[in-house]
Amino acid sequence: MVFTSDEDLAIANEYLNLGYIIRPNADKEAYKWIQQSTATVAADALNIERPTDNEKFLNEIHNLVEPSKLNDFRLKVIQGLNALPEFRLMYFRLAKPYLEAIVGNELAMQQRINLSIQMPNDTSSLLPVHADTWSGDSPFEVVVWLPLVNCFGTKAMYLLPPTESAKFSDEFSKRGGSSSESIFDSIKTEVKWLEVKSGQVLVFDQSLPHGNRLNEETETRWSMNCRFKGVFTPYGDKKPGEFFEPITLRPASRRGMSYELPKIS
Ligand SMILES: O=C(O)CCC(=O)C(=O)O
Ligand SMILES: [Fe+2]
Repeated sequence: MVFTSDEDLAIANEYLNLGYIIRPNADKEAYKWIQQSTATVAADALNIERPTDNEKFLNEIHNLVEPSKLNDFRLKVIQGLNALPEFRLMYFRLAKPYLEAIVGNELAMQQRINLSIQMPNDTSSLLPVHADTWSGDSPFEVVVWLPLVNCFGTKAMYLLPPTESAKFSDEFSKRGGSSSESIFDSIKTEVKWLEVKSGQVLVFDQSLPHGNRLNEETETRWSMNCRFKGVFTPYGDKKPGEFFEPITLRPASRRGMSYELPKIS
């Protein structure tokens, strides 16, 4: 007997085989809200008029921000967004059915969503090859990764698929060497570059090696990432209450968590 719907089963198989899924945003309004809010907060941070074409404005931000100012600008934008009360709900709505198929329906969500901005040929904001689990994340966490512009070629991120990743882990001491560059060299023919368009969402397994390289395209990459896990699955260094917050606890769990046996005097 199979207890899962055909659609959820397809998502589950794809995630297990590839280590990720790419799907249309589950809520178009939520995506529009996030893209528009990001462009608005960014224009306000630069003290310029709000754009009419949000995506073009984001793609071309390198014409307005110097590389040396990029990190301060990025922090301003993500602080501005995280201060909007609807932001996390909108982000969740984009990926809700996919999270339910991959993780479950009692979820904990990262409290602060992250933002990456990668301008063409800028070396300052690269993320060398890593798995989040190598620095203490729980293998039960998944990342919902949202592009605000089309991400392709070197403007995208890469991921080492599960089969190759298992081989890599087995051979790590032989293969890796000590620098991230030599680790990347040893996997570069096996990694998959994930083309994700504006309007789509990527959910990936952060325990598989991944990262990005110099953006050699002519446009700036804008992407967000946020971790989700089952509320009752094991936690790594990122704890509930500090980093994660339960967002969809069901009543039986609420009751169970506060249940006390009758007192015996
Ligand atoms: O956006 C990227 O290129 C990498 C993102 C990443 O490492 C993550 O979300 O864990
Ligand atoms: Fe990561």
